[in-house]
Amino acid sequence: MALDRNPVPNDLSAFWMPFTANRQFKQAPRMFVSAEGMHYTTADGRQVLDGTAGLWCCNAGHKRPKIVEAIQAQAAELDYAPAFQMGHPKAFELANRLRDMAPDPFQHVFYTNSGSESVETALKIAIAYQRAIGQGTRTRLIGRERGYHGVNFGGISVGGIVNNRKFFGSLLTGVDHLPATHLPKENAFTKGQPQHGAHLADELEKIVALHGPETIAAVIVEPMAGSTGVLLPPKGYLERLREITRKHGILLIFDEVITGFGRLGSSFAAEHFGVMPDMITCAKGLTNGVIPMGAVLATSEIHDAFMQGPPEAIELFHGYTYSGNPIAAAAGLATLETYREEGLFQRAAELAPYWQEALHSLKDHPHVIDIRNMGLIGAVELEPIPGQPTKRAFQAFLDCYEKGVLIRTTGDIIAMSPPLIIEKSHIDELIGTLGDVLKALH
Ligand code: PXG
Repeated sequence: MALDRNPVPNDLSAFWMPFTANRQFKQAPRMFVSAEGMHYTTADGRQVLDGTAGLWCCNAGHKRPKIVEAIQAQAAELDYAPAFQMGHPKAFELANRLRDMAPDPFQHVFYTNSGSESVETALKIAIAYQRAIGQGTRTRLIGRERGYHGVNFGGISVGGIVNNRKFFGSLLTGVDHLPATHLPKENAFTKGQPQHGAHLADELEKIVALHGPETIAAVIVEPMAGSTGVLLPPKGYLERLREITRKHGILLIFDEVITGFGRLGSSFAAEHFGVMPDMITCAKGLTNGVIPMGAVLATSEIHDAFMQGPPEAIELFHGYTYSGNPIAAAAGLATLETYREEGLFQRAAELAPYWQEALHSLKDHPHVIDIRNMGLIGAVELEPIPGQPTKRAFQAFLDCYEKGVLIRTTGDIIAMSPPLIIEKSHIDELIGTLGDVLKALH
């Protein structure tokens, strides 16, 4: 049936696919043609269990009725409204809902269309904020090694993933990096937050001493680094980063594109860890991945610093054609409603211990050198094949796909982040299949 509705073109050459080995893919394409709940259907009619919530974004699972209906209705009512100097009700309503669900300090919402744009927006707001409060020398930005903040120039500059940077020239100037929070010798196979490594935040003091605090606008980190292979914050680390940034008048930005919307069992990681940054970037789960939308959540302190001068003056020279797009806003409202009605954040928190034990049951499987987990996120790190990094994990991905399970890999790390509607039986199937695949891998 699916084949009839979605014929696969014979010619795949025109579409230059993102972050994909195009030539390899087009030799043996992997196509999804429909999805529902926890499953995708492939072009050849197979069911594939979604162990990754798409790309960490379909937190409520697929084809959720409220979201489908909201998008259909909105498209028929108001398809587009200009984003500058005009408004429409749903963008305001969604901002209110986001404010209500976010931790208290976050009272204002700036819309974007992706995680990458949220990051650029937050970095620009940080620098402009410092200027607005008379701290115009603060223009430096600090990121972290192995950090992923999307693929635009600001994001790859503060990011720390070598292949995402090295092909693209000189990037932003005035950027420095903290060390990654990964201490495999001390922390391998830790369940949940690792014990060792809070001291890594003290590296910020060295960077501050090197450049002078009066030159630094903001520090941006993922509270839990997802894309690079699930690196957790050691106990006390985020608290210390907060302390040091506050002491030196430096803004702290949490990039919550992955950790937002229930992934860790709470609305945002800021709430989960009890550490409040000055801005939160989000995207992905905001609309369940269905329509592109992102946002930056800012405190009143930041927002109000811009609300000066004559009231007819534009306060922030920044925004996108699709900021707060009506269909995206409708999708966002229906998504938040679905999360709330079904108690999905709570559900993630309740399932986390079962998830943890299932994942760690892979400890003695071949090639496994570390397992990391938090909320409904898990990573299994494999020993690379000597001289052929990434090959072993990618083979595991292909083998899992053949056996009807979708996982993600980055380097030789397998990352999983299922929709929060997952059942225990799905967890057993996901981990069981991965276990079988690992046992058969070379
Ligand atoms: N920040 C973080 C923390 C992210 O994880 C982005 C920004 C960029 O978002 P956009 O919407 O511009 O892609 C991300 C995106 C993976 C994977 O497999 C992760 C992301 C995207 C695609 C794949 O780990 N993260």
